[in-house]
Amino acid sequence: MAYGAVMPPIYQTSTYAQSTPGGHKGYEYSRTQNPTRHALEKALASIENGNHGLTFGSGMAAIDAIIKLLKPGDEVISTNDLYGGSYRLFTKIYEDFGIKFHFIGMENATNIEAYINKNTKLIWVETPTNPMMNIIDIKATSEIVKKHNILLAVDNTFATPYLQLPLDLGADIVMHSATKYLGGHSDVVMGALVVNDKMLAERLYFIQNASGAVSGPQDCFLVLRGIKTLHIRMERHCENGKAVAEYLASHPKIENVYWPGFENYPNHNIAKTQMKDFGGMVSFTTKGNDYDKAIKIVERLKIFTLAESLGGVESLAGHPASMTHASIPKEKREQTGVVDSLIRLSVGIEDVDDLIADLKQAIG
Ligand code: P1T
Repeated sequence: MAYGAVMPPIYQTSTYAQSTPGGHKGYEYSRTQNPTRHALEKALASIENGNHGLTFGSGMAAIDAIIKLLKPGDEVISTNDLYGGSYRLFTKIYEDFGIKFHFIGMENATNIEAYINKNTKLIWVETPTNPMMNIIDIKATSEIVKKHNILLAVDNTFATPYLQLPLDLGADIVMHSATKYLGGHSDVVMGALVVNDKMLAERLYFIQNASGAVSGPQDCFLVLRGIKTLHIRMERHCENGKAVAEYLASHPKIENVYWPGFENYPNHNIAKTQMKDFGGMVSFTTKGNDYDKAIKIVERLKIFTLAESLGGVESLAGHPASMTHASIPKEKREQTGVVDSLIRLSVGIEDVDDLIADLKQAIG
C-alpha cells in the first residue's frame, strides 16, 4: 500500500491517466475496475474460500447479474421461501424475458430432482431462508446438481462466511447482500458474488461492467472495514440470537419460534453440519395469529428498531407480511409460513438482558 497506509485508501476517482492509449496502470475507468473495489473483491473472495469476487450496487444487482447468465427458455429452480425482493425480480422482471422459475420446498434436497429438465440452468438456494429460517442442505443439493451440469447459487446473506462456506460445500456461486452482516453497521447498500471457476468469473465480470451496477469506492471502504470485525460480531449475534430464541420459546403468548439451533428444529442436524453456529436471525408468531396484535408488538419495541433490513450491530424487528415480503401474494406467502403475526428479529450485539426486557414489555 502506498505510504504504508494500514487501511486501503478510498480511490474516489472515475478514471485514470494514460500515458498513451492503453498505457495505464491496470485501471482505466471505475465502472470496469477501481482499486478500493478490487481490494474488497479480493477480500470477499478470500473469506468465502473462493477465487474471484465481484461487488455490486446492491444485493439485488448481484442477483440480477446471475440471472443475466441465462437466456430465454432457461429454467430456474428456487426455494419457495426467499427474500421478497428476489421473488419480485424473478417473477416481475425475468419471467417477462422468457425465463421460467419453479418455487419449491427444498427442505428435502431430493425434491429438486423432479423439477430438473434439459432447460434447467440454475438452482437458487437461500439458507437459512428469509424469513422462515428453513435450512437447505447445500452439499446434498450440489451432488444432485453436479449430475446435470446446472449452476448452484447460494444466497449466504443470513449465514455469512463466518458460519457457512457454500463454495466448500459444492456451490458454484455464493451471493451476498453485503448491506447486512458483511457491512454490519447499517450504513451501506451493496451486493457481492464469489465464484471459483475462471470462465464463470469472466462472464460475470463482463456482465458487471456491461450492465454497470457497480459499488462505489466509499461503500467498498465501509465493507472492508466491516468484514474486519465480522467474526466477533457474528459470535455475539449467535450468542444473543440463542438467548432471544430460547426466551421466546418459553413465552406463553408465543406460538412458534423459527431458529435453527433448536434440537427438534427441522433440518437442525444439517444446520449443525454445514454451519458453525445458528446465527442471529429469529422469527416468531403469536398465539391467535392476529395481524393487529403483531403490529402493536413491533410498535412497542424500544431497543429493537422497527425497520427493513438486518445484520447490523443494532437489533431490528420487521413484520414480513407488510414489509420485506409484501411483494409475495398473501396465499403464496402463507403457504410458506409468512403469516400475519410473523415477526422477524435481527438480533444485534447489545446487552442481551436489555433485548429480552424489551421483548418482554412489547409482547406484554
Ligand atoms: O437489499 P439488497 O442489498 O439489494 O439485498 C437484497 C437481499 C438479498 N438476499 C437476501 C437474503 C436479503 O435479505 C436481501 C435484502 N433483505 C432485506 C432488505 C430484508 O429486510 O430482508
